[in-house]
Amino acid sequence: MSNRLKVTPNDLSAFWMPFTANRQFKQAPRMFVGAKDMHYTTSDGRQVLDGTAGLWCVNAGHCRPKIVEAIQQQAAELDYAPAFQMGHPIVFELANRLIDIAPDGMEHVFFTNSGSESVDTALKMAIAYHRAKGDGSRVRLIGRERGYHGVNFGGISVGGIVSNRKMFGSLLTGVDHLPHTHLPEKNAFARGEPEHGAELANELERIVALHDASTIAAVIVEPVAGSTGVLIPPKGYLQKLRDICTKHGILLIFDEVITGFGRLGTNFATDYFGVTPDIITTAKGVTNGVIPMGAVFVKKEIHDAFMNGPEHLIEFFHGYTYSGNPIACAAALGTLDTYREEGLLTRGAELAGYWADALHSLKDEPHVIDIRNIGLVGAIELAPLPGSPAKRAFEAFVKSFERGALIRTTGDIIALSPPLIIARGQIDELIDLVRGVLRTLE
Ligand code: PXG
Ligand code: PLP
Repeated sequence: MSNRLKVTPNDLSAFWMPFTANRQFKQAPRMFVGAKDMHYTTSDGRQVLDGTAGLWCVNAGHCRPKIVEAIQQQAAELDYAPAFQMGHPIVFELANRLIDIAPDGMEHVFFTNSGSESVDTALKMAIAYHRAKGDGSRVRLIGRERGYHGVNFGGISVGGIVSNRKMFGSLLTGVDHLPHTHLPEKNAFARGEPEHGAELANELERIVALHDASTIAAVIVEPVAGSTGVLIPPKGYLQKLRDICTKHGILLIFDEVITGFGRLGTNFATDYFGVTPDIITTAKGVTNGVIPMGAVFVKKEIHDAFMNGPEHLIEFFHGYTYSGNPIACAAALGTLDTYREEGLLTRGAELAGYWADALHSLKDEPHVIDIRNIGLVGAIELAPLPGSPAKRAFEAFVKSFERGALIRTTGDIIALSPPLIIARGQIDELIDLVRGVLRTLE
């Protein structure tokens, strides 16, 4: 009886869910069955306002026609083409379209399937670049405390989230970390970039002095740390990091998996802050989250360092089966069209003031100890329930879902990052719903 079902069709146990309290979830599942524009539809038929753009990725809103059509057409025309030693036209078209909107100086794109893969790709590029230039002793990588760079071994090594690291052995060697820039005692309730903390970039000089610049390949940071609760760089901090990297011949990588594609009201955070790294990692918003895809942007100098040796030989021994997958490319082109037609990459700048006012109106609500905002991102930090860290915010998450809004929590921080199509009235709705929830929390 080989075809006998081993599980009942709706059994939830087979699927081991990522980053989820599996046992708790399966006792009281929260399911989405549909989505359109700013809303999800739940399995019990309710509309839920998307306060987080899915997982920070659905920047153009849900089930947008251009993207749906592009995927449908591509699936019927060319479903897959080998990524290695073969090409197909739209991956080249997409690369050009991306370079058009990428920060000045970024001239080449390498495709991946996720932010985690973009990060590991960028780290490998950095080390291999130095080696290609005859500087093979530059192998160390510098990340930052509270940094999130995905879940692959490279990313968790440079990342700074203890629970994402501690279960997984000794990770990459030769990695050091900058201190994080979260200084609530000085910067609480700052609007936009906080005043204090630029000097924390000088810690890079200390790290360089310890290891010697000649051993360091790259520094990787998120311009705004998203996952660990929207930590906004102090004024001047990123420029200082840039200056120290330049001084010592160290590559600077900005991980723009969240901040890319309009989240701050500019194409990229690089544009927002006016500080240009050597490599930019992206994912999420490149396809509106609809099909997995990531893209790594590099300066000409980095790309060109690999383009030597006999021309029939592979220059960079790296790539994925699905690098530049045609359907993902089609989704990305449909996404870029939608962003362009609706001006979405800069819409966050128009809404930023309204968004900031709405968020900061929660200042005097129960348990709120800090509020942070930049572009169309916000965080509301709550005092933890004594003895039960993260419980209060998780309760806010569940109650918000029940009342009709999707929010995201990390520890005791509520993070909000709605699709860039959000209307002002929906901002009010989201913030008022959160206000109501805060007033019910233990
Ligand atoms: N870098 C950064 C800066 C990210 O934010 C990744 C890399 C990894 O991307 P992938 O596509 O491999 O997941 C991310 C992803 C959250 C949350 O709620 C954040 C992410 C993913 C899922 C949840 O904070 N960031
Ligand atoms: N594992 C095996 C056995 C493979 O053959 C491959 C790719 O050919 C991979 C892993 C890597 O898969 P991907 O290219 O999708 O990252």
